[in-house]
Amino acid sequence: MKNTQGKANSIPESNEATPEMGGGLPIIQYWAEHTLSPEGPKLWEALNHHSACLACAWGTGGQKGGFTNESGEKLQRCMKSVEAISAELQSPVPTHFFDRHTITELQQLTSLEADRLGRLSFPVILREGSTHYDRITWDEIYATAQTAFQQPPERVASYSSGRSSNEAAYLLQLMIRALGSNNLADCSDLCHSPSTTALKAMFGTGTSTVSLEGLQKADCVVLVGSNPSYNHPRLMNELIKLRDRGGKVIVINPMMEVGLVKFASPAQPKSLLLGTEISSIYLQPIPGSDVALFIGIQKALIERGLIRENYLQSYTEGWEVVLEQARSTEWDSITETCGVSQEEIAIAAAIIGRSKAVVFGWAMGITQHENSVDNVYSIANTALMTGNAGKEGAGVMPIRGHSNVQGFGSMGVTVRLKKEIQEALEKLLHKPLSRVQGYDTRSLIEAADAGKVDTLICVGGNLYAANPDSTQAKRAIGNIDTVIYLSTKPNLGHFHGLGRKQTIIIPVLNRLENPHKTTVESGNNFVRLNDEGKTHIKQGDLISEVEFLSELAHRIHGDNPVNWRKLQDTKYVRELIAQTIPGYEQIGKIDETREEFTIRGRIITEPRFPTPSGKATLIATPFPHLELPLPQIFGVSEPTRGIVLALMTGRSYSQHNTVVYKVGDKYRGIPHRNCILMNRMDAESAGFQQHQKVTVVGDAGKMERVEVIYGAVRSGAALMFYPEVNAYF
Ligand SMILES: Nc1nc2c(c(=O)[nH]1)N[C@H]1C(S)=C(S)[C@@H](COP(=O)(O)OP(=O)(O)OC[C@H]3O[C@@H](n4cnc5c(=O)[nH]c(N)nc54)[C@H](O)[C@@H]3O)O[C@H]1N2
Ligand SMILES: Nc1nc2c(c(=O)[nH]1)N[C@H]1C(S)=C(S)[C@@H](COP(=O)(O)OP(=O)(O)OC[C@H]3O[C@@H](n4cnc5c(=O)[nH]c(N)nc54)[C@H](O)[C@@H]3O)O[C@H]1N2
Ligand code: SF4
Ligand SMILES: [Mo]
Repeated sequence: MKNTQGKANSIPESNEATPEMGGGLPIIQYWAEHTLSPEGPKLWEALNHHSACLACAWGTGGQKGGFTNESGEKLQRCMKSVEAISAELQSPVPTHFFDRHTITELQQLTSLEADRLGRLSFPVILREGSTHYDRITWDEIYATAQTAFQQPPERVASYSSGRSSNEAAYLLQLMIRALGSNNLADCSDLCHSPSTTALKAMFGTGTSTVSLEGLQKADCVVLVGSNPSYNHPRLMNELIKLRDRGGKVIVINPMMEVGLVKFASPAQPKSLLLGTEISSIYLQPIPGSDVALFIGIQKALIERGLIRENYLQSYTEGWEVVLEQARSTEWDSITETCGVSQEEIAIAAAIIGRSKAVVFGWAMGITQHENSVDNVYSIANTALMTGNAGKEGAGVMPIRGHSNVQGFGSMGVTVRLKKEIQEALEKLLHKPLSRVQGYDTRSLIEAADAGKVDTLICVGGNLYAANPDSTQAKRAIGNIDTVIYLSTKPNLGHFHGLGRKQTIIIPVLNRLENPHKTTVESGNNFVRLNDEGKTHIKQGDLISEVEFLSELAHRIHGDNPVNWRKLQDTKYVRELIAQTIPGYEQIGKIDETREEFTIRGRIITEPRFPTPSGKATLIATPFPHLELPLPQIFGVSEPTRGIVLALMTGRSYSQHNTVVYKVGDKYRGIPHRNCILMNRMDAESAGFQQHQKVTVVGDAGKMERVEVIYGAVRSGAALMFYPEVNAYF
């Protein structure tokens, strides 16, 4: 069905179960319930520990104390942080648990139930033909792992998730690269890697060009495909402060997220009481059409004479083509493709063009499309046309996910290694690195599916459930002989993502518990130091990631060319990081100085960019042609009632990625996880009613008895929860 939503977009109705604003008293209530409960004292201790928050990459905590951000502001700790710490403070999974439950029983658990089993506290193995995970000794683990890694380099791989430290990340990539492999898949491949790719091509640097301090000087924020009211709650404080100082917020999102309309921040008494209006204007494009919308914004800027041509001429390249594309694209095709009216686009353009300093921020609504890199180009093109890059208070800001996902990239856990790092590592390892292209997360699954992978080590995460097609992921992981998971808590991956010959689960200490200092990097390019800590688990057999990886590397590589056992000392790892990772020089002295720092060369406040020419490059993007398929494609025949919608996946308020903490999502009025949120008009046009159970069919399968929930999503689109939806689509 060709989309027919090119008309002005009326505000969709939300449902009666949703509150009138995000944040607010429920958050204080959650804090109180947890901090005053029996776990309260342990929770406070963890919250006050000098380390970065476990949850998101906005980055809070560190050496200035658990509640402080990098500007030294207090009260910067959100409920997500409490949720994450509470989950880590659970009692250990009982010693006989795995003896008493078969793997078939464990496969019946939901994500929430798996997480609620408690902390993993002793290593276990599931052997071919066995029905249970059995306890295993460390000697056996190292012997098994050592043998498993003696395969041709292209047949071994790692996957990682950005919760671990820089030091663990550095060791992981050094061990894998020393083997001659570049197979370093990472969760960022499913997350912000399109941002890194696009920003590197345009600005010569792949991360945010804005610091927290810079953001605090902006007078406009454009927030695209990102829901910080759920996923980066402290960013909401910055938006509130910006609105308080008279700034504007433009939200671009097919779903009207209540917290982005109005938010009550517990950190600010006035806001908590009355709520603060967040969006100055809320545009609801058709999912996947952001390039068209941004070309529209560019066209409106040109028509209003709001393009900074002098800036483009002096500091950028490639701008003529991009401007010409916007000029020559017809308004009709823009509005028909994105479903936002010309008037609304013009209002947004006028706000951007007349603001002094604009920050453009985005997240998964932009990076999880086939044309994600183009999406980022079109946003950053708009920033450059209005002179909003290389200037105090302005710039481009990918809003990163996991608390150290950016650090993993910086440490070289990537299949697109920077040349400088490659050369430095070659010097360190006294040999050339392999030139064979490594597997990213998707190509790892494809390769495993084709029987090309023998050994996989997963440092955190949940490769099985994070994958957009977990049926394929299960089959693919099942083709790998040996799978080794380093994890803090059980998740569905441990029960469905099983190796052909053996699956080993190694219980690891988290960032608050390590016997040594570690570091992480926030999405704002700020490096934090995490102090040593202790675990609450008294009778466990847990290990630090650094200790395990350095011992494993020693067993595989001996003493050559690096003294791997010496790398159990994280200070020594930091010395190597300082020598080999550009911008990270200060980390070599952080043990003495305790000075956290912003990575050199990342924040750009002058219009000189780290590209060979010193100029930023604008890059033209193909105009999207979006067409929804006909119902018949999904095998729906004529008499069946039905409607074809563009499905978005999202996170609920109480979940961290594949880990669900609570089943419902009160801010969107969704009672449980097997729901589809639809616009009332769409539902009624198909003859559905609220709460009716329907079948949802997609490219790769279907889900039954899905409850229809009316919500503030634009017509033609729908939203369901990840990770459940990954099991079928
Ligand atoms: N509490 C909590 N915090 C988290 C996480 C978590 O799971 N829970 N996960 C962490 C991680 S790893 C990440 S990557 C981040 C994720 O942070 P977000 O990207 O904010 O997370 P999502 O819930 O995926 O939200 C995507 C938003 O994009 C919108 N969207 C979908 N399609 C489109 C589109 O085509 N165009 C536009 N403009 N918008 C669209 C959706 O409506 C939704 O509001 O959060 C991090 N922080
Ligand atoms: N459909 C759909 N699919 C998606 C997404 C989406 O929006 N929609 N989002 C994608 C995104 S943005 C991401 S980032 C991925 C998330 O993918 P992953 O990062 O692979 O998954 P998580 O659910 O964050 O992993 C949770 C597990 O990490 C382990 N863990 C937690 N802390 C630590 C630690 O300190 N050390 C170790 N070793 N383990 C730890 C725990 O065992 C926990 O169960 O999913 C992707 N998949
Ligand atoms: S915004 Fe992110 S980093 Fe800050 S306290 Fe909340 S979860 Fe932690
Ligand atoms: Mo992510």
